[in-house]
Amino acid sequence: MHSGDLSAPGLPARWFKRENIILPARCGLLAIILILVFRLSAEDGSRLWLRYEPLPLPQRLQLIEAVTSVFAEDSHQSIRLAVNELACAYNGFTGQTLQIDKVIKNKVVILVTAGSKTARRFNIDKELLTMHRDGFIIRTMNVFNRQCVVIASPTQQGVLYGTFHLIRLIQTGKFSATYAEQSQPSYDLRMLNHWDNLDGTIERGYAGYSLWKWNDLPGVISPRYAEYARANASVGINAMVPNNVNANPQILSTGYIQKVRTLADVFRPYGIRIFLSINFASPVVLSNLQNADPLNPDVRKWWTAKVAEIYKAIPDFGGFLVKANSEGQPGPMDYGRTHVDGANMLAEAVKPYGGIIIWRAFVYKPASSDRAMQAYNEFMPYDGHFAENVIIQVKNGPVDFQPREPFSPLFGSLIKTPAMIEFQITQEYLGFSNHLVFLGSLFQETFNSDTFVRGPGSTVAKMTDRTHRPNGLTAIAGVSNIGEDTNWCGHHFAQANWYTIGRMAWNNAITADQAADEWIRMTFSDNTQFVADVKTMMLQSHEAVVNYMMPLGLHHLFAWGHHYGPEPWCDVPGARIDWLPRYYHNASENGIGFNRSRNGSGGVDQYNPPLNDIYDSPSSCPEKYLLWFHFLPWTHRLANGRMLWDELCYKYQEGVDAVRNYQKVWDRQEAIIDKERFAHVQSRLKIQTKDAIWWRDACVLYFQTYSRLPIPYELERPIHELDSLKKIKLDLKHHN
Ligand code: GCW
Repeated sequence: MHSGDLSAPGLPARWFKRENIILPARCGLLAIILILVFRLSAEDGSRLWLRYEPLPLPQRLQLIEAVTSVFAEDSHQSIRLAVNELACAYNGFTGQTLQIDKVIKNKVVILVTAGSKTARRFNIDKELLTMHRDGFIIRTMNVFNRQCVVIASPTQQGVLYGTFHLIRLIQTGKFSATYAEQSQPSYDLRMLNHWDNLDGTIERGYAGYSLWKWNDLPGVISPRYAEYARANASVGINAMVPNNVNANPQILSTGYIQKVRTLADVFRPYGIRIFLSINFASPVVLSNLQNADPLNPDVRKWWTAKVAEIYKAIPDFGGFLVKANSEGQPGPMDYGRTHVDGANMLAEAVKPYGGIIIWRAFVYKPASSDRAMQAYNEFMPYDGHFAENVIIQVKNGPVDFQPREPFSPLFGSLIKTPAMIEFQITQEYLGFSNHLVFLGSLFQETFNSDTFVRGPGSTVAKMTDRTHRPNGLTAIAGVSNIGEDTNWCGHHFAQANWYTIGRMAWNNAITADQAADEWIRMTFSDNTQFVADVKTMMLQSHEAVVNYMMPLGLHHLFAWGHHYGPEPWCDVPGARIDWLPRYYHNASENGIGFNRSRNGSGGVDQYNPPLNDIYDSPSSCPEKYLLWFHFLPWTHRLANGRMLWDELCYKYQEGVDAVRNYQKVWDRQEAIIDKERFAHVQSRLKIQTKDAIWWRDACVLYFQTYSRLPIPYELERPIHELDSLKKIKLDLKHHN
């Protein structure tokens, strides 16, 4: 059940909790009643990072000294939202009311859009003309003896982003009387992909049912739609896809288009555009066409008419996201056509409206010799053949959102066709919403990976952002971890991953450290010890999960179907072999790993020099990718002198130790934060610890049946029997 009130500006619940706030005497009785009401209301996480708690006294006084009012010439809906947001934050931070000025006074925040009188007055118009439409300037100025904080942007949305940024600066103690910043996004489209089904379930969703109440739409509008949009706008997310890439064709029916239109209307003032996942066979399913062949004139006509219908309802509709000829989805290849034929047909239909087609590269045929090589093999021949308004959506790694993968070689090879990164925020392969895993480190690792395609420094970040494509299409997507749970994401710390995908999509140079720091201060507390302890835990958490699940480049050791827990032994008669762990780990008496070197599948050569050579040799291959690229004997010596088997055992133990330590770290914070969220996280850490031990025991004991070597005697001993672990069959819903 959702009980938070995130969208309505007003007094934040916790405002009354701090003793050092002096309430005006006249409000005495009301205040006492409110205190009682709010004391009873739980800290349920529903307010995310937008809690607007009272600032510590010095910062509060500093803010009141610098700002007392807001002025906006423009009355566009997004600007009104910005004014409200600022007023709400100010009230929460200081306990005072932010005045709304009709003329510019002293100590004012001025919201400025390009082309306005105010922009000319402040001589800022020219500068705005050179900026990205979503970019903003925050600048403290003294004009005609008036102390001002200017937030200016070419667009109203940009002003809203700037406003949220100013609030963040204030809250994280970074705002000062001489502050000046110009900020522009790394990517044009910063999107969330929801894998939500029309029946309310979410594929790989671990935070309850879908937020989108399709049965109630368009008549009933849940307040959470605006709350969701507000949270996205606060981190710069400007696009979303509400439905699963395994798409139900009904989303394009006239009835659903009206529902989608209602969502689009709610999202628009927050600067969020809707895209839809489509089913390639829609013309057949919805209108009984004989086929969905992209070269069939009737099919092309059908799409043209459908697109016209959508744009009539939603003039700023973004376009389509397409999973075609992948995991059983229909696509152009069903008719002997290609990805190019399919994508370009759709691109032509949306082009007159400025729409785009996001075509996914997540393709792999059953029973191939190396699944990791397929997307590259299938897409590289088409580089340069796609229409201008097509962008290829590529998962961060070549297989499938594993705890750790090297970057997909497509980022270093698709040169003439824009490619965008798809990260998975929902923790399909990372312990669902039970495990604390901060993904900022994974994003950073991917962004910073050097593809070498244009020489050293051609990082994945630079190959996908506006660096090499200042006028082309740039985008990034995260598969959402949001559901109707009160705290939105299941685990309180999973909110940090939503926050961080937004912040890094805005600026891919933001570090995991910075994102975590901001998020902790805004979501929990700016207590120095708390920030330091919790940040360290968050920044180590990705490495920890890699260690207790699949260290040294191992991958896909997951339980069948639902992917929760270990099943390296898994065997399902008749199953696709590339859905089975054995395909990936290849453990035998001779060793373990996937040989993608030149004497194996040759996958290393999908990377540019010098990476191909570096990856090709076990002695130069980074150890974190060792068993991704190599099959090695158990006795293979690693850089630290240990043999592979021993190192594997050590890594599993390191993972367990890390999580055990999180429990200690977290318990120390008890006095600093609220009981509710403290207890929730504490209990999730217990699950994570048990799971980490389960993973270690399952993998080490199972691999030991091949290595036949002892677990190094100085390490903790397993507490499970392999046979009993093999019997565990969780009854969790899944799709494959
Ligand atoms: O990781 C796999 C998931 C599928 C998902 C697919 C995809 C939406 O197990 O559930 O389907 O990826 O990305 O299309």
